[in-house]
Amino acid sequence: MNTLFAEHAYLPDGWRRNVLLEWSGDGKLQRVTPDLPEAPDGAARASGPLIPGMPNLHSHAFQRAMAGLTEYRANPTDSFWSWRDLMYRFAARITPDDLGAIARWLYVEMLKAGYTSVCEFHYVHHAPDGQRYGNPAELAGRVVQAASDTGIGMTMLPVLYQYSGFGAQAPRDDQRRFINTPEGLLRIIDALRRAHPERGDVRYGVAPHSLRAVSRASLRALLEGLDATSADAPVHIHIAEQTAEVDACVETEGARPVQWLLDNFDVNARWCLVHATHVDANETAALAKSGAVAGLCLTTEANLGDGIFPAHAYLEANGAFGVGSDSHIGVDWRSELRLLEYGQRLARRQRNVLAAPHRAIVADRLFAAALQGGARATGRAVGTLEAGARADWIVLDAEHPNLAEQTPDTWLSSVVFCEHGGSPIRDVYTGGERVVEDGRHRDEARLYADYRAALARLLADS
Ligand code: NGQ
Ligand code: ZN
Repeated sequence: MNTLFAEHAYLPDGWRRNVLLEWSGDGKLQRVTPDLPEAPDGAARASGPLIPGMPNLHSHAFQRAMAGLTEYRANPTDSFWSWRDLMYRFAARITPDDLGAIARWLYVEMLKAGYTSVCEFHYVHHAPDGQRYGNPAELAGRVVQAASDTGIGMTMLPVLYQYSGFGAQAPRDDQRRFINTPEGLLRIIDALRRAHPERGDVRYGVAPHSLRAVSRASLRALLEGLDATSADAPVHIHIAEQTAEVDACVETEGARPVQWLLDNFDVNARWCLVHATHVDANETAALAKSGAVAGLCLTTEANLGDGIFPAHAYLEANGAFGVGSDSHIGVDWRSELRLLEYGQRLARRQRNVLAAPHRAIVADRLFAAALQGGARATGRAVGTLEAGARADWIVLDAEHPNLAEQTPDTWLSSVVFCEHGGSPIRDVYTGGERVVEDGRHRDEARLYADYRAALARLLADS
């Protein structure tokens, strides 16, 4: 058994003193014991306070390599849709090797930021001209391999993308790398399961891209196929990010997207509705009640001009949520939580909006909720320091200027809200292994060199 002793650790009931963590060789916590009189003989000591690692519930890995390259006006009415055109042009150039190098570097950045799990909403399946690779999981497999190379926990969600718009519109030419059928998607999952069997560090699910990209019949076929092998596997979908898609859904389907999904499918805790941005009061309450996780990607949603999710009403209704870095314009759960609260402050002209009667400290409430909802979205046992969960945690730097001389009750507030330079995250463990030490990933230099080489190729022929 492996052990680590921490003077302070954030357990399911909050900060506790003198905690001993014990975990097995397969990376699973076996026992978590607080209130020891002293460190047991021979136990290693954590260099600072411990908090659970955060799950990142939404990622398109390849988009990391274009972060910062679309911040100009490509169009007199620049919008989400013109960004998407640029993004498709970029997606068209990625080779399998590029994707591996980009994903490895991205996961280094995630781990350094304290994201210890990621859900990959993976939709680039085919060669640039739409030709099938010999292995249907050629590209998805590179992403799963990148997770295992870097140490981040992986939920791989191959994406079903069939149509370019509501009413089964034919796909566009620049979507041909993405296009698939439910059967094609199940073959990808089969191939992935053979090459990288599901274990504590990897899980498979599916992602119907959006209601504009699938039909009711194909979504049903996909879920039936998935349920035949894994009836509780996660299902993620982009649901209501842009008002144009809400309007198109009302026009063709007669209901708003979240309402339509709730009416037509058994939406429960295995579902993650990414960008549930545009919901009316009924949808907000019904979504909260369903047990599904709202996948909030605040920095990307701000960057793309999506809109503001009604977080106050949703949390009042006890809705589950988690955060994701999505397009990777930022890779930092602290910014996601900060922006979640700040959007509400700016819109409502109040402070500390997302506190609750039983949880007066906003950062603590949002952190605990994002751990729980994020973990649910991964379909893996993560996001908590207790027996049975994966041994994933962050060691904070208590000497950091944002934390020094404070007591534990304000640490998370400072971690989330203070933006002064330098991260207060010191070490990061996944599956009980220290993958980040003193702010550096164990393979950082090499993986950065690979990333630079891939970028050089990609940007040279742009
Ligand atoms: C995506 N991104 O799948 O990467 C999408 C754009 C689409 C966001 N929704 C593509 N942020 O929506 O068709
Ligand atoms: Zn997305």
